[in-house]
Amino acid sequence: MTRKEKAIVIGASGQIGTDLVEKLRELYGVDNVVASDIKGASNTVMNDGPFEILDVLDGNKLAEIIEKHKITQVYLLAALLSATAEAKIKSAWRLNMDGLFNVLDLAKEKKIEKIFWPSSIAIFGPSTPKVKTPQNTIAEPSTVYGISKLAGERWCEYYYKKFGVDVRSIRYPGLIGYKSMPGGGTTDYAVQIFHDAILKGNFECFLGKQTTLPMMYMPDAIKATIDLMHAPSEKLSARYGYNIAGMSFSPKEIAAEVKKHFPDFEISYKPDHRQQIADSWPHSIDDSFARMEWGWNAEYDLEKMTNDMFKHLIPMLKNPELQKH
Ligand code: AKB
Repeated sequence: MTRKEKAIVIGASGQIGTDLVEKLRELYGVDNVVASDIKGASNTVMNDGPFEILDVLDGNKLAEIIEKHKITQVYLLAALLSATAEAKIKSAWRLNMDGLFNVLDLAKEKKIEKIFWPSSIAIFGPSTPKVKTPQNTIAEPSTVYGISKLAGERWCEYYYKKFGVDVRSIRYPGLIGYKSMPGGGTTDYAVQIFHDAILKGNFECFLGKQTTLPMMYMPDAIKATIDLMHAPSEKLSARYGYNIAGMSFSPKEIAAEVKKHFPDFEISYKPDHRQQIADSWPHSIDDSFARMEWGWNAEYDLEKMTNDMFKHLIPMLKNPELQKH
């Protein structure tokens, strides 16, 4: 992003938004990054720079804000995640699709220059090869969220090919960070486990112990997002979404890692409706295409992530004063 450019993060109060706004402001200057959400966000996101209340389904208000702040780049993070989407089928479809159309159309009308829209490993389904899932393979999602993300991918590709819209996308795995809590996802347990280990010494997991899923530490996810947005346009052939991989683990494996820090920690398993969603997703991801096209490379494995999570979370949770996020 050059200095004349200005970005807006839509869905800034969410798990990715909280981290992304902070990083973008650090890189481009506080005044050049507008945060927005349908509701308020964390103290840092709302008070350290420009903030707008926005429902992305309100196309007129979105266009007004884009015009008002002379926005050139949109990071569209507002979405309902996998578990919530199963309970709210129509609102998930509306938010995940119409929100995307509102932003794609602004780019088609040349009111913005570049879009980041997150896809997910949820575009894959039970018939997808589960191990080292390739970039291009069978994608028959069996969840509302997955269907909306796969449709979104196709629309991104369509707007790129038909109208030249510069849209970029990543198929995020489950994301783990300490600055905010995820909400409504199937991979959320992998954040909660850290909080419960510190505060309670035990954790009841809503997935079975052997459920291996692709995951990533938030700093890697943010790096991937920024690297992709910086990559020269002509290098990017997959406008629908890139596979990226960080690590893969099961609840049993992350619990063993947590136990290295809290030897008395105990985990129990009570799989619920989210088990079926998890069972439909890949175990691990082949990200060689992203590596080849824009030099993607993850830094964190399970051990390194766990060390870093506890390093930050223990002081934050033991001393709520530090929870300025
Ligand atoms: C979810 O669990 O719904 C998300 C995802 C994998 O996209 N974290």
